[in-house]
Amino acid sequence: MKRYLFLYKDCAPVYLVEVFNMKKIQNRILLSLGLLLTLTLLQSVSGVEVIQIPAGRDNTLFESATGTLSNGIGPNIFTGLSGGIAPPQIKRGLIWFDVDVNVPPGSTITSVTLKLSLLRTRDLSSRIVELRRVLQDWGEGTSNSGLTGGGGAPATTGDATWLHTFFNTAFWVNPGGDFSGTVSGSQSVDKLAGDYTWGSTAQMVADVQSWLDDPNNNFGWSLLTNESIIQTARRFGSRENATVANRPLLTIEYIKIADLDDSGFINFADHALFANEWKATDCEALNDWCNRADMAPVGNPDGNVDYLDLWEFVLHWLQ
Ligand SMILES: [Ca+2]
Ligand SMILES: [Ca+2]
Ligand SMILES: [Ca+2]
Repeated sequence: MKRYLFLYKDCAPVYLVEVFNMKKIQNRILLSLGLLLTLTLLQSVSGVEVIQIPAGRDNTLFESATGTLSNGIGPNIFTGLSGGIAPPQIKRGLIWFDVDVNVPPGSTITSVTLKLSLLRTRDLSSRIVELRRVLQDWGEGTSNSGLTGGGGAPATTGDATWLHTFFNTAFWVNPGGDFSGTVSGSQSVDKLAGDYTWGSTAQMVADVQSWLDDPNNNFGWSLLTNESIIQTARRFGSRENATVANRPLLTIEYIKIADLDDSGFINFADHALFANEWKATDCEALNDWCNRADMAPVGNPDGNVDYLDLWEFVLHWLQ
């Protein structure tokens, strides 16, 4: 039923106004507030930011006594041992991602996964393919072994080879590349073409965090697999692959600096947490740098929560 309000002027009704059902209005306001609250909570729950990064460089080291083979801009990355009609040859993949350009400095990395697309292998068995941190910088020239090209192509200036970090002027300490002894991630890869995902592992998270905090030591990962049985070699899509879906993709989840309650934005709730840690002098990795209140200097916190950190906090206020 509609209700009307008469507005009087000089004792005569001049306006007739429908009075809206107040209950309806109240319900609408409550519904709107409810939606707003729900959205805020969703944002809170999903306070972790997610970014996907294509490879910035990739290449393959092909076993060669003269270090003259590479595949800088070819459409594939290889790993494993080939052989059969041709003599056995080891291949080791290299892959690098420009982490610090894509993730805001000071962020806390919480999850890292790497997707690679297997295009072909002759291997009938599944093999573990390992990621290990590369310990020296390396290059990607213009060599291209073509669509299949598992034997490599003549190296060009700046290419990584079995002997060179940069053909033909800089060298690995160990022929075949210098890699960490620690496995960052491993994945069983069978003979079926398709996508395979590494991680997230604590070591992959630690690697990417260290690359964000110290970009000068970001040399990416090597891709290693069984090198003692012939035909374990595998061909994955490189960043130059014509099919975008076959290219490597790194997915990183991170929490922004100063977002101490992981809500996705920086406000009074974070300030309250920051105030709890004010003047702390015992911040370290073990206590998560005083629950991340020790955020400055960015990427290299100094153990104290002081004006430097407050300044950094203010810089991100309401972001
Ligand atoms: Ca490449
Ligand atoms: Ca927050
Ligand atoms: Ca500090």
